[in-house]
Amino acid sequence: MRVGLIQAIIPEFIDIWQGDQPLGLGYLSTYVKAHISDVEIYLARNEKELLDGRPELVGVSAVTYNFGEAARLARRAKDEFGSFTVLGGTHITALPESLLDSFDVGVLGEGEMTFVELIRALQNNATAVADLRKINGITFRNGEAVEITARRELIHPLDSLPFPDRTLFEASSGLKEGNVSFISSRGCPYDCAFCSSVIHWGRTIRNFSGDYLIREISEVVEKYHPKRVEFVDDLFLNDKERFRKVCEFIVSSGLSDGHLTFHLTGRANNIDEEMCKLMKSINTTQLFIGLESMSDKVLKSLRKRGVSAEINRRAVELLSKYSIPINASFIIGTPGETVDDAYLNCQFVLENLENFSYVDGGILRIFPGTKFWQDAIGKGIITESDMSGIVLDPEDIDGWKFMKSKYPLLTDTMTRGEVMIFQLLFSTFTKLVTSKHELSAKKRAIEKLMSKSIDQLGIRDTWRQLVEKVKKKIQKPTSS
Ligand code: B12
Ligand code: SF4
Repeated sequence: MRVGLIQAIIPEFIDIWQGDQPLGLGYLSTYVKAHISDVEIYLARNEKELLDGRPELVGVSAVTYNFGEAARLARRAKDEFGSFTVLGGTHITALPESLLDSFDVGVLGEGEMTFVELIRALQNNATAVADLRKINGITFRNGEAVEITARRELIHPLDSLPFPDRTLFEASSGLKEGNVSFISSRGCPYDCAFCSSVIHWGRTIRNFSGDYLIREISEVVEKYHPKRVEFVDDLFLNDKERFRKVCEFIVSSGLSDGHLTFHLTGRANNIDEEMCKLMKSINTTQLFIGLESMSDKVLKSLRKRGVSAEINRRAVELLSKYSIPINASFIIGTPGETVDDAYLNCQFVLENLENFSYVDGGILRIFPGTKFWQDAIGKGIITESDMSGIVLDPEDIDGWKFMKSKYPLLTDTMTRGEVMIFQLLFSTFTKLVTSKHELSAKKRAIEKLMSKSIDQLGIRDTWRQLVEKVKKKIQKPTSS
């Protein structure tokens, strides 16, 4: 059987979202190959590659934004080749009832075991309603109705999984440039109000063991000679003992003596001196942290447990002390957040410009199944029957215009104009942090942008005062 896998991303966004090593599809591929012999799997990077492969089965992965694109791709394959179409990933897991008729089946949550059972069913021509009802963890259409089967049990221990099939990624620019993605865990013990990870994987975190990671890193280094290993976990640093073990291996095997660097992910409350020393020992050249906000009130509204503005500040200080570049992200437009709260984030970024390798500030996204999703449904901002506000329309998209004019906002303490200006400011911060200019030149550029923002958008007095404050701040000479 010929199986075409694809990650649905609207072409306009492919470069931005660089989904070139979709690990989930890599895990599916090795798992299927380990359990079914008569199967050929390819990863398509776009519609043409998908159709050129003449797939009998199409497996599409999609987050909410790309649900519309996923349906379009599945429909194309179905119309052209009569392919059996399967959708997996976060969106369908959170909203199984939303399955469209371009898909034969939606796979909910962890996909490996379910996908194997589905392929077997297809090989045996056993995909009638009565057959599908026997497969756990799926949703499918039965005429106008959508049926959801019993929950699929989770894989325990995760180490029983084979490594993801990275041969699928060999044509990707990331792997060619020497960057290899890894993921070392599934699930998260927290339940932040905006995050859909928990809905997908549950609140129990399952880690691959340190030994598994050591074997995986060794195999990848031997095969691909990467320049950078990137752990894309929600919380890679969740287990200090495991991290210590992996670091000791990297140091003792000499990998840290060469040019290999690491990009990791953490949470501010996991950062201490020892973690920083360990990160330094393996040449960590970027740590991603969702700082989200420098206002305690906003962190509370985000349900960011175990974190405060002070803990964020302390984490940034410690990481800077050990010269570990930080990739920090902030959220704009949280319910209850005022312009002054959002200003605290700008101020913090300005104070720490030299410590960030990347900063990003995005509008609060409303993902299905989250606390904020329930709030948005309750307020009538979103309805499950009309998701046009949160799913990109593949036939009619105008990039960022969608975000600027259409994307639903949950805040009633900031206007859309104010939210957009903070978004604009953050996109300038991103450029400044990633550009090679001197710090003083960067700060002048911020000042220029701020006065332009006022002229362009004619904002209210609060914003004028805010900009004045920031101007004063950036005019002060800095220590560096
Ligand atoms: C890493 C990551 C990225 C990386 C991916 C690059 C890389 N090298 O891996 C980058 C930075 C590019 C990225 C971009 C984006 N991401 Co992202 N990302 C993640 C993250 C942290 C891990 C993804 C991953 O590898 N998971 C591990 C694998 C094993 O799981 P998986 O992919 O889900 O696949 C399993 C199952 O879902 C299922 N499955 C999935 N697809 C399919 C398909 C079939 C056919 C079948 C049978 C099964 C199946 O089986 C797989 C094996 O069990 C997740 C959160 C998370 N923990 O999952 C967010 C997450 C998926 N991203 C998210 C978002 C929103 C985005 C962006 C829109 C950007 C943004 N933040 O606004 C873009 C969109 C990209 C896209 N694909 O369209 C959200 C999605 C929420 C939603 N409901 O829409 C998540 C859940 C983050 C969050 N906490 O809210 N992302
Ligand atoms: S934002 Fe991070 S810490 Fe919060 S629930 Fe999601 S993955 Fe966990």
